[in-house]
Formats: sequence, C-alpha cells, structure tokens
Amino acid sequence: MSILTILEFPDERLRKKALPVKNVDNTVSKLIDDMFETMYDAGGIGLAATQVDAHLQILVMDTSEDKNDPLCFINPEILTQEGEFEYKEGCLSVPNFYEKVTRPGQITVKALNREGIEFEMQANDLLATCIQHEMDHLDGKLFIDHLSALKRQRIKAKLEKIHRLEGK
Ligand code: GNR
Ligand code: NI
Repeated sequence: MSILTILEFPDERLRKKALPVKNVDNTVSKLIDDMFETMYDAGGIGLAATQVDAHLQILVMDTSEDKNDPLCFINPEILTQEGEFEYKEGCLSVPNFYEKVTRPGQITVKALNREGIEFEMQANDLLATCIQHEMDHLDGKLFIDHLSALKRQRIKAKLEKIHRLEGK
C-alpha cells in the first residue's frame, strides 16, 4: 500500500469531474486500499479519489470514533434527501480552514461496495454531511464553494501564500 499525495486548493485538478467506474478490478481495489491508507494517515474522516488525482467515482470514509468502520462507495448516487444539518466542515484539500455549511441532514444513497455489489444506505447528520462533501469532490466542488465569494477568495489568497512559502 502507499500514501498518496493530496491535492490542495486552488489546484485546478480538484475541479475535474470524476468518471463512473466500469469494473471493480484489481487496479480499482489497489486505489481503494491506498485511499484508505492516505485518509487514515492524514487523520481525515473521508477522502474522494479526485483529491488524489484519480478521476473516478470512488469515496472512502470512516466517521467512527475508533476508526474501525471503513466505508467505500463506488459510483454513489443520492436517492432521497431531507431536513437540514449544519456542521463546521474542513477538508484535507483546504488544510486548516473550517467553516459552517448547511446540507440535507438525512439522505439515502446507492452505490457499489468494494466487491462491486450494489447497496443502499441511510445516513444522518455527520455521515450524511461527509457523504455529500465527498460526492461534491467527485463533481469538482469543494465545501468552500458553499461560502461567500469573499470568504473563498480570502482562503485562496492565504493558501497561495503558504504554497509559495513552501515552494509548492
Ligand atoms: O476529514 C474531514 N473532515 C470533515 C469534517 C467535516 C465535514 C467533512 C469532512 S471531510 C474531511 C476529509 C476530506 O477532505 N474529505 O474530502
Ligand atoms: Ni474534502
């Protein structure tokens, strides 16, 4: 397994739209293993393939306290959404910035698991937020796109400065 490099805003590759996975083959399995290792190593609760410059519809997630409940979603689709939930979100691709975002608070999602078997799941609150945050990545969207243009611009300027100083 390997730890992959996580792209950081404003990298344009975070704007690419992910394509559906046609076959859950060994290449996809290896990518999923590497995504889990990368997510756990970075201390995140979710990771989308887009963030590691793989433009396929794959998400990994673990919102459990003990980091022992790995979830994988391939070609996810939201079937229903209801209610509202507000959460102070962060993103491994927008490091060290946290802002409140309101999203639907109860969703049902359909996806393939890592064996390629279709499943449906209901999710609430933090898990629902995380699934929607990750699905946004597959669509080239970031949580900061839910904020005002002014806030987004400030975050962009600060990250660009940090990247300049770090020589990224
Ligand atoms: O680690 C993460 N924490 C988080 C907190 C609130 C809402 C969403 C997230 S996902 C984020 C990891 C990440 O960037 N996934 O794309
Ligand atoms: Ni993110």
